Amino acid sequence: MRDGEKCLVIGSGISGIGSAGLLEHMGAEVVLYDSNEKLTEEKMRALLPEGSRAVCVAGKLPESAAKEMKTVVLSPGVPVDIPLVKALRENGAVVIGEIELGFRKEKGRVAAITGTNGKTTTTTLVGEIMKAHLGEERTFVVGNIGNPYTSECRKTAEDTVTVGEISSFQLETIREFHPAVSAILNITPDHLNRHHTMEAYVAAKENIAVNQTKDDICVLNYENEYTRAFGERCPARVVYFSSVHKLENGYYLKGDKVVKAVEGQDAEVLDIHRDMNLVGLCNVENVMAAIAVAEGMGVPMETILGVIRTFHAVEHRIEFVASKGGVDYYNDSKGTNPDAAIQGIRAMSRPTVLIGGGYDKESEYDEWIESFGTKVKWLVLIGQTREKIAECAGRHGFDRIRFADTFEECLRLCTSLAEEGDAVLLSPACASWGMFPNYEVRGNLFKEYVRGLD
Ligand code: UMA
Repeated sequence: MRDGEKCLVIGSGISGIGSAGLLEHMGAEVVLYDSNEKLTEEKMRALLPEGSRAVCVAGKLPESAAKEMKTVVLSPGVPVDIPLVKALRENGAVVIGEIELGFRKEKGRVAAITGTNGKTTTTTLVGEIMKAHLGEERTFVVGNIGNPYTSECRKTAEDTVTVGEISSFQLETIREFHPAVSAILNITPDHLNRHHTMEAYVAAKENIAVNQTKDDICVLNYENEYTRAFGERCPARVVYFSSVHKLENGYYLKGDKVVKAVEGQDAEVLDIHRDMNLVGLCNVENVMAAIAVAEGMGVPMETILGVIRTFHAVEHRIEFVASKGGVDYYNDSKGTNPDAAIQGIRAMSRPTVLIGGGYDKESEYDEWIESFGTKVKWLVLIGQTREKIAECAGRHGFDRIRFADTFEECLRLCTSLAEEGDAVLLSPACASWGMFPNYEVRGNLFKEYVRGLD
C-alpha cells in the first residue's frame, strides 16, 4: 500500500474499527463509512483510536468520495453484492475483507477453522492448546469469535501462531489468506439469505484452502457430504476425522475411544468419557478436529491431551446455567441454525421446553422439528420466524406450541410450562438479530433471568 493511498472501510463495528486503525498505521488516508443513518460522525469517531484522522461518514456515501477509493475493506456483515460495492469495483477499487487485510501484516503461522457449527468450540480449544504449547504471548485467537484479526495482526512475529475462527462472510473476500493448517468442520444450510445458494455458501467455506498447497494441511469431516467431497479436490494434504466410519488414515471414533489411524494401524488417543468434559457427538467431532489441527501445527499429543482434559464448554453453546425448582436450564443461544439446534436437543437427557425462533435466514425447519421426537414437550416461539416455524411444526404433527411477544414473556412462559425433572433449553435455530444485537446478549439475558429465579 502506498503512503496516502485512499482507503474506504465499510462498517463501523469491531471489524471496521480494527481495519481503520490498521490502515492508518499503514499510512493510508481512511474514510470510515457506515450505512446506518442513525449513526453520527461523532458517534463513529468516538470508536476510533485517539488521534485518528479518519473521515467518518454515516448514512449515504457521497459519489465523489466513492470515486477516489483505491482499496475498500468490507466488514463481514456487508454483503459483497450490494450496489455500493459493485459501483466501487467498477470504479477500479480493489475490494478485500477484514481477514485479508489482517493477513497482510501476519508474520507467523496461521491455523484457520471454519464450518457451519462447532467453529467457536474448536477454535477456542485449539487456541488453548497453542497457548499451552507456545505461551499466551505467542498465541492470538481472532476472527468470528469476536476479536478482529486487524486488531491483533501487528503483534505477530515469526514465532507466533494465530488461530482464526473464520466465517463464510469473511471467506468471501480473501485473496492471499493462507493458513498452514485449515479445517472445515461441517457444512449444512445456513446464511442462505446472504449467499443465496447452497453452492455459493459451500464455495465460500472451501475458500479457506484456496491458497494452500501440499505443504499445508486441511482437516475435513468425513461424515459431511460437502467436506468429504472437497477432500477429493482440496489443494492441501487432507486429514479426515470421522465419528461414524473406520478410517485408514486420520482420526475416528471407535466405541468410546478416539483413535489415530496411520495406514490402517490404530493408536488410541483418548476415551471420550474419561478424558472429555464436553457432551454430545458434535463435541467429539470438534475435539477430533482440534487434535488434527494442533498436531498439524506441531504440538505434541501429550500437550494436546492435557488441555482437552481440563477444557469445558464455551459460553452459549449447550451451556448448563442452573437447576431451579428441579428444572435444568441450558443456554444454547449459539444454536443459530437448525443443524446447531438439533445438536442442542440431542444433548438433552430430560423432557424439554424449547425456546425457538428469531431472525429469518431463509432456513428450512423440517429436520429440526423431526428431531424433537418425544423429548420436546413444548416449543415456545419468538421473533420474526415464529409463524413460519409453527406452520412447519404443524405439518409434522407437533402442536404443543406457544407464542411470546417479548423475550421476558417467553422466559416466564417456559418457567410455568416446565415441571420438576424437565429441562428448559434456549436453542432457537435462528439468529438473534431483530430482537437482540447478537446471540451473546440473548444468551446473557437468558442466564440473568434463570439466575434470578428463586
Ligand atoms: N453495515 C454497513 N453496511 C452494510 C451492512 C452493515 O455499513 O451493508 C454496518 C452496520 O451498520 C454496522 C456494521 O456494519 O454498524 C457492523 O459490521 P459487522 O456486521 O461486520 O459486525 P462487526 O461488529 O464488525 O462483527 C463482525 C462479525 N459480524 C458478522 O459477521 C455479522 C462478528 O461475527 C465477528 O465476531 C467480528 O466481525 C470480528 O471478526 C458475529 C456473527 O454473528 C459473531 N457472525 C456470523 C455467525 O457466526 O453466524 C457469521
